[in-house]
Amino acid sequence: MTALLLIDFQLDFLPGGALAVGGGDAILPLLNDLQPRFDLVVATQDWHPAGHRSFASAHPGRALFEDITWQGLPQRLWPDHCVQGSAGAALHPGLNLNRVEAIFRKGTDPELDSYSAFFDNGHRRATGLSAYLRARGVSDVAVAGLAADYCVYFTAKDARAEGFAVSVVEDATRGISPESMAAAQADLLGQGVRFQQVSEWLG
Ligand code: VGL
Ligand code: ZN
Repeated sequence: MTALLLIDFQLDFLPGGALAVGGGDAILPLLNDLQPRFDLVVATQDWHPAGHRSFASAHPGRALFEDITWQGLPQRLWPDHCVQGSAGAALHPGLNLNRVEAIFRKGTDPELDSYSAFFDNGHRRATGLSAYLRARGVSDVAVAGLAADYCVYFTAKDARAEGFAVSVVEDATRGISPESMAAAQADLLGQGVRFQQVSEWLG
């Protein structure tokens, strides 16, 4: 059984949004075209309470994109984004949800960030995605969406560590910075994650 994970295709991560990933909107048709090629499709949403501790605004005196330590973990300070129920937290209205059987939300703990769709950044609490996929008989997971160097990266890494065969659909992702994308790819390749192109799935 194969599953496609559509990561954080939300308005705040798209051009015009609070934490826009350059060119992120270009992958919309790819995310839709990929879906029929998988047995199961799951989407995720970054879903922060207002005042979340990953927001620079929650740390007076700190700058946007500053790196701090919070709760013993490295934390980059982001602009306010994907606040629960806000317009920016919505999935792109063009994303086909007909075959999306579940939407997993993450980043809901006000004190803790969660890049991965499987665990918060401290690996303290599971979202339940791993158990859900296993219960559905999934062996192979493909990851696409935003952002390649954050939520796609950490989701692929955890999926592999959870024992799934994992591929990142490279051209169906976009990242925040070329340096962190290269580092993410090198790490994932070392863990046995494959990088594939959409054409390999559509062919
Ligand atoms: C993300 C930064 C902060 C992501 C989420 O979806 O990649 N990045 N929150
Ligand atoms: Zn976030």
